[in-house]
Amino acid sequence: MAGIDYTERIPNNVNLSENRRLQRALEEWQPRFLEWWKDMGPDGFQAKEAYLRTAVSVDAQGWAKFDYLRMPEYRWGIFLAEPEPGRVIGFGDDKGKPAWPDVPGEYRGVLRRLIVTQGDTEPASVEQQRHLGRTCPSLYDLRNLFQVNVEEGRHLWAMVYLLDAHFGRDGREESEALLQRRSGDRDKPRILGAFNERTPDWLSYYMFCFFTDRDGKYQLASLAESGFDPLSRTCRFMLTEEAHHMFVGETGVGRIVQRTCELMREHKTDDVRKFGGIDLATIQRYINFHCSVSLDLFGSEVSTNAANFYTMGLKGRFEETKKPDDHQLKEATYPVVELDGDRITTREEPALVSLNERLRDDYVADCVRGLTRWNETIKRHGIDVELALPHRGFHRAIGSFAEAKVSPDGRVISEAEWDARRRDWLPTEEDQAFVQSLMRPVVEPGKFAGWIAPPSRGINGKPVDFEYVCLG
Ligand code: BYC
Repeated sequence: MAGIDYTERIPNNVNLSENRRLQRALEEWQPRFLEWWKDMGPDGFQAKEAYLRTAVSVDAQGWAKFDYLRMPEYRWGIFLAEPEPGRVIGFGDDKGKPAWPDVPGEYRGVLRRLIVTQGDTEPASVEQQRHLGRTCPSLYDLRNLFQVNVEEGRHLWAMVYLLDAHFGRDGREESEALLQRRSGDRDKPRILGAFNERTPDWLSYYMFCFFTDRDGKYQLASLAESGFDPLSRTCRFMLTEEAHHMFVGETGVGRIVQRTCELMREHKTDDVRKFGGIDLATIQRYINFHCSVSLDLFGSEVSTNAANFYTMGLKGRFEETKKPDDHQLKEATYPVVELDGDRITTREEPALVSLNERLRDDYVADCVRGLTRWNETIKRHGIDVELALPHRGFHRAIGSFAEAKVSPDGRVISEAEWDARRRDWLPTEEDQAFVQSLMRPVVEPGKFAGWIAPPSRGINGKPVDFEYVCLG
């Protein structure tokens, strides 16, 4: 079961050839996906060979095989983690019953919506990042970008498989619509806010990988708990690939911070812009922006949708199975940080409707771990500055804080104060223009742009100066 049949048009470990109807549906979708990839995938590099990993099986030996290939030749396919024999539903009203191999009729609409929302983010991120290759800070970074992009493409395949296999004609229509919406398009935008923002430069890209891909980790982990077993298995395998995306984000920002600190020390100034570095104040403003739009991705603090997803057994908590409670939460409460007039308070809310907030808490704790590592770098250089996450109410568009203006340190403020201070807190046009001015491609193996430090090691044991993408 673990092996993937690469002789088939669509590599898979789900015995696709035994289901002719499904195979035909996916084979019809495949050329349209490739068309989308050519139109909306990495711009200008489709014919270049990149050193990429491809899964050849879902076990430890096979999920990461590295070789040179051109991106359109990447073998996008359908890979589910191994089934767990005897798996039961871990939470909600159906807790303890056998996990569903098929969609329960009464949950069809809700489940489809969850899968479509997840699926929509994957092509969106490829669209957002499609111009970055032209300004890469090194071949190493270029290769990592492409790795993330092809895997987001595969994650789209993962959701399309579920839609086509389990939702009949509706599912096929949704699969089509996933290729029709476009990030940032006024008429047919992507579903969630953060996926319609621009990713115009590599600082934004690394912030996106750190903050927004991390939402992906937490959402996928919650869906991996699902009682709908095919969703659980597909998300479990997606999580294996997702780890690299967050590595790219954390080390990407970390290397920028490192370089900034080196320049600060060398020139004895905070103002490293004139030396081609990105000052810590600008990095902080980018953190504020990307963190806040990613916090929105968790939905409202108090959400009946979230309660329903849980009670229905469709979407659990992060590490649901490890939680030492009744996994039904009907009597439990959870402390939720909320807006109360012009004050911010913490109130005990019913645990079921607070599940978005709980996941957001898990997420914030994980972000803090990354931030702490960046701050250690700053400290190692003897610099007395700390980067911080903005307060969760800052610059929010979803949930109770959307109604208020909140400063990064968590004060409810007036519109006037917001207008006066906004430029201190969020990237300004000048910041963006400055960061953009640094974005000049560096494509000689082993060389790096002046605003980012080299990584401590290469990919898959290769040296840092390995030719990760052949541009010749
Ligand atoms: N933007 O009760 P509410 C990833 C909508 S990232 C726009 O507050 P709910 C990746 C919501 O849809 C992970 N609309 O929230 C990362 C609802 O609309 P309907 C993606 C929003 O439903 C990087 C209404 O507001 N996966 O994988 O409890 C690269 C009220 O909703 C937003 C998932 O999101 C927003 N930010 O939770 C590549 C998992 N937030 O239904 C990939 C699946 C809320 O009333 N999705 N709305 O029309 C879900 O679990 C839930 O849909 C959400 C929202 C957590 C997103």
